[in-house]
Order: sequence, then C-alpha cells, then structure tokens
Amino acid sequence: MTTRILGVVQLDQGRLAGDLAVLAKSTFSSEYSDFACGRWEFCMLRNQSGKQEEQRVVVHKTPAVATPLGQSLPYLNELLENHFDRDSIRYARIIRISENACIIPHRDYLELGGKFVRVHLVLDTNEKCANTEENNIFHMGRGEIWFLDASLTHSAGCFSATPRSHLVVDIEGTRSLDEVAQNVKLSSAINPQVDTRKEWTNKALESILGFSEIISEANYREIVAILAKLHFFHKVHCGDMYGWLKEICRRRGDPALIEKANSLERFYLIDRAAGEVMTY
Ligand code: YCP
Ligand code: CO
Repeated sequence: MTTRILGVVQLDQGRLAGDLAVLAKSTFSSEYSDFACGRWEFCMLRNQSGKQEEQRVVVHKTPAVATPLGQSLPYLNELLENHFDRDSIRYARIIRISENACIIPHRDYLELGGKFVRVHLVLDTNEKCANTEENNIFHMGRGEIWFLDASLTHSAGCFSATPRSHLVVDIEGTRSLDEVAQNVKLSSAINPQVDTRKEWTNKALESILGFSEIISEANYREIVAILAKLHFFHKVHCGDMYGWLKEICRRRGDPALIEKANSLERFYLIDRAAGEVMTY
C-alpha cells in the first residue's frame, strides 16, 4: 500500500481550538524521544488499556480504549467516532512537532512483528511543515486524512514558530484502505506538489563530510540532528543521512563512533528489538 490522501473532513474551527487549547496545557510523553530531533512529542488519546501511562505501541487485537486525556477532548473524540470504525482503532495519538524539530528518518513496525494501517488527520499545520518519504517531500493539509506507508523510510518536520499537530490513528492492519476513512469528501484535485528543495551538490556533501574533523561523543547527537534535517531543504533521500554519518565517522577513524553510526542505521532503518531504546 502506498502513501496517499484518503479524504478530507470539514473541521469545526471553534471546537477544534477548544481541544487544542486543552492539549497545549497537557503533558506530552517523552517515550520514543530517541526518535526526536528537537521537540517532537506525542500523547495518547486511545490505547490498549485506557491508562495514560501506557505509552508504547504493540500490535494488539482489541478496540482501543480512551485514556483520561482522550476523554477530555470532546471534539477529537467525535472526529474519531465519525471518521473511523471504532472497533478497528488500536491507538489514537496526537503527534506534535514544534519549531525546527523533526523525527529522525526511520521505518516503523520493525520491532512489532506486525503492522497497522497508520493514518493521519491533520489538525493544525502550515506551509513550513512537511512529510518526507524516501526521495519525496509532501505537505498534508488541514482537515486531510492520509494513509502513510510507515514501513518505508520517512520523516516529518516543522520549520515554523507554530507547532504542527496531527491526530494519528493506528488501524487494525488487515483492514482495507478503502474503508478506513469514513464520511469524508474525496479530495477533488490531486494537486501535484512541486518539490522546491535545492539540488544537492558536491560542495554541500563535502561540507558535511567535513564534520569528520570535529565529530565526537559530545556533539554526536547534534550532528545527527543537522544531517536529519537536510533532506527537508535539499533533494536527497531521507535515509541518505546514515550513509553520510558512516562516512564522517570513517574519516574520523574512531571505532566507537563508527560502531555508533552502524547501530543507528540498524535501529532506525533495519531492525529493532521490542522495547529497545537507542541512546547516543
Ligand atoms: C510508533 N515508532 O510506531 C513509534 C512512534 C516513531 C517510532 C515514533 O508508534
Ligand atoms: Co514513523
């Protein structure tokens, strides 16, 4: 299944603003912060147990239960009830990305032994927010419901002062895409998006490979974050950062840093154990 828009919903601006105001004062989870470059966060609205403390995702087979936070958001609950089959929902979360943050390019489900149909309902966004998938970049508009093929290498970032908030719904993986989003308008024009990113140049490549002169344990994570954001602005594959990182570490010649680069690539793109957390 490939990433695509499933439909559009008419959002009630006033009621949405009420729920977003509640979210603005809510505690977001620090779980999965090893995927964050800057302030990328989520909070649980529905999960397996209905307990707020249940913050990690597993593949399970029962209809998701609203957490206390989920129960306190009447409009978002209504959106979930109106546009998705309640019994097929396994998780519902808000994913919020703040200014100049992104999620590190990664593939989902590697640790799960199963998949979901992962859909996003865009609540609050602007033109400085983007999703990427392999070589592509695209914008998901307010009110749009998208299926994202999260098994491909992908990322999402926000480069404006206003954070981006999406309602992310994990649907039972066997459901057909055609019945996932209900009571939606079909998006009229498939607007082909123009990729306005700069061409990648040898000069740009050599400049980042120059990090080999200064990379260390102390600045490793900051350098990873710089590499992770480049594909939002330059025409490269979002997974290319791992090749750059390996080359930077190879040039530095420090075995511990080389090992770290290999282990980041393994964790984010190839294989993760259940519950495994990456530290770097
Ligand atoms: C998930 N995977 O599959 C998590 C969210 C990124 C990694 C954050 O739900
Ligand atoms: Co993902």
